[in-house]
Amino acid sequence: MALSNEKIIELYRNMLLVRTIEEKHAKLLAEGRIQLMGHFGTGQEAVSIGVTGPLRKEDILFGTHRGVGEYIGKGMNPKDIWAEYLGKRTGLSKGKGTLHLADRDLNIPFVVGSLGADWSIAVGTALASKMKKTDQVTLYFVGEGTCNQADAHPAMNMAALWKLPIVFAVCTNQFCEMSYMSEHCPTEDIAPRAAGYGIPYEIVDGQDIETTYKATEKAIKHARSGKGPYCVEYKTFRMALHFSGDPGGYVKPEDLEQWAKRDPIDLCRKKLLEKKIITPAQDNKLWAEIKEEVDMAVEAALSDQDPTTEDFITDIYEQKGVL
Ligand SMILES: Cc1ncc(C[n+]2csc(CCOP(=O)(O)OP(=O)(O)O)c2C)c(N)n1
Repeated sequence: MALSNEKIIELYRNMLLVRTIEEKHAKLLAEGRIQLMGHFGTGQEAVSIGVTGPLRKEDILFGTHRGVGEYIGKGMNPKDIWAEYLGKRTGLSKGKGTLHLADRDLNIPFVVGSLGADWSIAVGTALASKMKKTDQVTLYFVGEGTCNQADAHPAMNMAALWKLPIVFAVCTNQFCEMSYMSEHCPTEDIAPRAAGYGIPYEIVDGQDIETTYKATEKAIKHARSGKGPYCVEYKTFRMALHFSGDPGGYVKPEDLEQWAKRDPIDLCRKKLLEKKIITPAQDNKLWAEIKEEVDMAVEAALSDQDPTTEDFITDIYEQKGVL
């Protein structure tokens, strides 16, 4: 069934929000107003928003280091993200996580620094959901580079053996840091590895939001119905460099040119305008509203209170008897 107009507008809005937040981040860095480096997910918005769009609030999300996409998609708002990014007391983790976003209310446990260390932890949350019969699904969102980490094997093996409610959502953006996929991986696709564990899989276009949403929706339905894990691989391209301080020079200009023609936001906007779901005036208004929302979120977060010296020793160990 096709997505409703309201749903497509909601997904489009979220993609715009993600792009605007990350552009703002880059601008603040360039202006010297902040020192927080960033890994931007420019060009990958239809993946991060499409994989999180069909999740329920109670579902558990393991996200990546790359930008804010999946966190916005799961329900975080720009003000909360910025307060955390800037290390403020009002942040989601009281400023102690910064780029490592987490939100208990949204069932986003953490973002690992040591990539791939969370494969088995995600399998653990899926096992807990199954044992507690909670109906929750765990979505493990991961870059193709991190699929080469050793923990991927026991995680997929046990998830399949125990028929756990988990979706392995692989974002293949063609790079692992400064290496093209062809330089670190012997195959073009990652998802067929799932077949080795008897896990069904699908490989889809990562630039079209309806495709990414529907493929994930199907995978989540499968996992929630007790049939066990499902793997989806989304083919996209990282239009940003690896991180904000990356000197670049290794990305082929012809690749950038080709993939820019299929920018996920442009594709979605074109569809919305062609089908007259929105007018150009409404589209301009939406962009302006989002820009204002992000600017206000950043300014509000910048003026929030910094942690105090005492805050450094709270929430680390249980307080009782420690101090
Ligand atoms: C165990 C470990 N090794 C290396 C790194 C350094 N590192 C940070 S991001 C990254 C690239 C990961 O590639 P991928 O999983 O494809 O995600 P992408 O950055 O492309 O979104 C690497 C190697 C790390 N954080 N942890």
